[in-house]
Amino acid sequence: MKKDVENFISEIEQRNSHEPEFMQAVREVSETVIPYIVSQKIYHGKNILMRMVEPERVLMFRVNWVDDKGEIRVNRGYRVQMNSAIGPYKGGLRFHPSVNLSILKFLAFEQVFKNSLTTLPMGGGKGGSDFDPKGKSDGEIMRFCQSFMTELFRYIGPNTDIPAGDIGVGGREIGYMFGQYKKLKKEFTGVLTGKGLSWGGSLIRPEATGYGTVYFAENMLNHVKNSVKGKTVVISGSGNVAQFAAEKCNQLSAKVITLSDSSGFIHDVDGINTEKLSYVMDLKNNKRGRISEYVKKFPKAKFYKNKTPWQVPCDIALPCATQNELNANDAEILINNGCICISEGANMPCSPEAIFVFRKNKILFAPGKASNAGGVAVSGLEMAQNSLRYSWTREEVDNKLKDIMLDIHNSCITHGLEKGHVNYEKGANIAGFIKVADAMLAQGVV
Ligand code: NDP
Ligand code: 2IT
Repeated sequence: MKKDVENFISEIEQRNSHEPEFMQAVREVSETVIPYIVSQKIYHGKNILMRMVEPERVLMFRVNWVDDKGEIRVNRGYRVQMNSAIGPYKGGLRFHPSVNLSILKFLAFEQVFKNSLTTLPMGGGKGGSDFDPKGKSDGEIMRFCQSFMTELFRYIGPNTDIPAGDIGVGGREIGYMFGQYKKLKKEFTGVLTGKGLSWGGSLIRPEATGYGTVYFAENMLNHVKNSVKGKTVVISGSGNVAQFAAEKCNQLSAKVITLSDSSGFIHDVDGINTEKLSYVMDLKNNKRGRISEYVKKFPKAKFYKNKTPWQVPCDIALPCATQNELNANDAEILINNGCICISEGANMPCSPEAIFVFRKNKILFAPGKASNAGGVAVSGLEMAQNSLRYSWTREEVDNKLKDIMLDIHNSCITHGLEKGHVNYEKGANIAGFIKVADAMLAQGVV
């Protein structure tokens, strides 16, 4: 079996050797899905995984824009349309200087499995730009978003490809891109999700990824007769996902003691309660400040420059910033300090070596494609509401989100149970694979 996996990986590597993040995601899926394919006759001779690792289409384009000084700037825009077997391409847009094809292909590949797990009819895609939103004025952000959409609009649509937010893309950017799409197409449609409430957005979409990550942790803990209540939680990031993961932890009577950004982390032993969290939300979302400013407002807390929060003792860890932000050494430290549960809010935040440490110690570990699927799931519900020309209440959407997270948890158990222990990674990969692979088989070689 190991040989099957290695042969497959080496073939993919020849074509994608310069794409380390993409290869990391492919390897992680292959290690659990290839043994499953070997055990199931219907997939034999269909080259199904080989077809799934090749994007259906990759779009790359120039994005010109004019900065506040009148200078012409050039960035690169992308959309990776990975798989449309079970629905139109769906996935976020990332604006960050690190963005490249490897990162977007890894995210698009993960998205295919994640979207399949949500039970909703969505294919997988991802896009973005190497544009750095940090330090840009509102006018610069608007002009960039308009220019980006001036090219992207040709390739997307409410039944073709429906982008949303990700790192560096939130409500403000979705607004500017939606406005430009509407102007170019003369159509008011649900072409993007994460829209404002008064123009087609869904209640709970901003909260959904963070809330879902905590609901998934609660599901894992409930399964072993435990719960989030009363636990100490370490969170990385301080953006959309981190903020609402912290809010849900507070609502479930857990104590959040860290948040971070790319310059370091803050540690507040007393807990980041509702009042402190609303300060963080204002700081990050309106003032666009840095997390280090927290300690000026709350001097009992400490800021650790250029450090990640994993050495702080906790019961639950929620990595909610970016890929490969938690390594094997961090994983050992977390376990030695008594951590019992890791639920990934970000995409691929734990390195393969860290996941190996969690698995070896039989700790509760949820991969992002399962635990952060709440965001895209509520995006799917936003699309459903747009089609209905109707909106559901906060409670209705939140209840659907809870049901979806529980469904995903149950799918992980169905396909990941190993001698009384749940391998959530294996469960998520296989459950996500089956739906997409079966649709591909039914639709022929296209
Ligand atoms: P935001 O842009 O709102 O926040 C990102 C946070 O992560 C910021 O605190 C940022 O710090 C930090 N961060 C980003 N890059 C790095 C880096 N290289 N090193 C350290 N810290 C970093 O993005 P989101 O909260 O939306 O996204 C966070 C993660 O969650 C990503 O992995 C994303 O793919 C994933 N995700 C998001 C979903 C969504 O609905 N938004 C859905 C599912 C997953 P700084 O400001 O210093 O850059
Ligand atoms: O990684 C993700 O799932 C997202 N950034 C959300 C995608 C979406 O379409 O809502």
